[in-house]
Parts: sequence; C-alpha cells; structure tokens
Amino acid sequence: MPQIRKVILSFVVLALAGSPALASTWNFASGGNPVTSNGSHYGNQLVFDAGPAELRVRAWSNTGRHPTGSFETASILRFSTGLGVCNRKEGSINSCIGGSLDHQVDNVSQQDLVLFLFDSLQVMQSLTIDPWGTWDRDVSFRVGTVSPDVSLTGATFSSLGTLGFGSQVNSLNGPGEGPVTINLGGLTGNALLIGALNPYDGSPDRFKIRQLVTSTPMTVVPLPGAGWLLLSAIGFLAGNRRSA
Ligand SMILES: [Ca+2]
Ligand SMILES: [Ca+2]
Ligand SMILES: [Ca+2]
Repeated sequence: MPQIRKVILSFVVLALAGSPALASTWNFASGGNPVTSNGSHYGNQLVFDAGPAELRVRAWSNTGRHPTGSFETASILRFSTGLGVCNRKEGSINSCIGGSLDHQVDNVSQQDLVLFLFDSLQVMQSLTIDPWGTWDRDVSFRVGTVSPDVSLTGATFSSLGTLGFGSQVNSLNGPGEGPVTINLGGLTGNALLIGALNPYDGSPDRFKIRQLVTSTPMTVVPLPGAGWLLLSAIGFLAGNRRSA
C-alpha cells in the first residue's frame, strides 16, 4: 500500500507543479540568434528565432510633430555588439550607420525606443547593454501585454499606458565602456520597450542592446481530466487512511 501512496503522491505533485519555466537567451550581437530582416528603412523589422519562440523587434523615436514629440518609426539595425537605432533626425540611414555615435540606442536630442514583441507571454529576466565608446548607461524600460499589431506611431510617452504598457522602470548605471546587465524584475508580458533614460538627465546615454533573457511563465495545469484524477487520488488516500 505505501507503494501505491507514493505513486499517487507523485501524480499529485506533478499535477500541481504544471509545466516548468523554459528560459530563452536572445543574443543580438553578430553571430548570435539567426535573424530575418526586411531591410534597413524606417519602420523595418528584425525577427529572431530561439527554438519554438519567435521575437519581433522594431524601433521608434520621438521625432514626430503631430503632436510634438510623438513617436515615428525609426530603423533597427544589428551591429557586431548588438542592436542600435537610427532615427529620422540622425541624418540619412547610411550616414547614421557609418558614424560612430548616432546608430546607438540613445537619448541625445531624441529618445530612441526598441520594442521587443514575443509570440507568447514571457517573464522578463535580464537585459545586457553594451556602449560603443564610454557613455553613461542609464536605461528606462516598460513591460506590457499589447496587441500583436501594436504601433507606437503617433503615441507619446504619456499615452503608452493606453497601448497596454506598464509603468516606466529606470535602471541608473554609471558611465563606462563595458556591458551592463540590468535586472528586468521578472515582469510578465508579451512586450518589452527599451530606451535610454527618459527624460534625459544631462549626461548622454548611448548603447547597443546585446542580450535579453526571458522565461516562460510557470503554469498550474488546469486540465479537467487531471482535476478528476486528482480528486479520485485524494479520495483514495482518505479512504485508505480510514481503513488503516
Ligand atoms: Ca540613435
Ligand atoms: Ca540621437
Ligand atoms: Ca544619463
């Protein structure tokens, strides 16, 4: 009888634990995760693969005039050390790519924003930024549950909440040339919006986005079949106790 109890208890533990969290590490530097790009124009998109999960990345910057400071599409680009952004006020895309400053994610004159959009809910674990040169490394981010077709065009920082994004979280880091890994706090959503510190604090932040780590949320299996089996198992255990 103890053997049977052990088997039933194992089943109960399994049923309650549900599916384990699966971690994904997304490497954006050259040679990292495979990427598909539809070009380098403003409003372009990069699609990264990591096993069964897919991640779409797009960029915006607050270069718009209707209303002033509203977001317009920018260009998201993969460089040797990670992802950078060229916006509509950083010269032509080619000169921006060829220069050493503007092609980073930065808050100098404009606020660049990078949207990471997943095809499922993810727990946001950590993000690694890597400046090109020595710059301040402050980051602002938001996690949200948004439409798969979300567009930031025409939105402003104050209207991001209506699109499904949560409150802005800031990570303040000193200046340096080396990479910094930021804790994303385990917030859950299908979207992560990253930029240099907003608002600009007088010391320019510029960086590439090198790596992102996420995991799938833990789920308790609510299968009706499992529920009935669980109840039967508990009943069996109770009956067993009475007869013991
Ligand atoms: Ca830029
Ligand atoms: Ca800029
Ligand atoms: Ca700063």
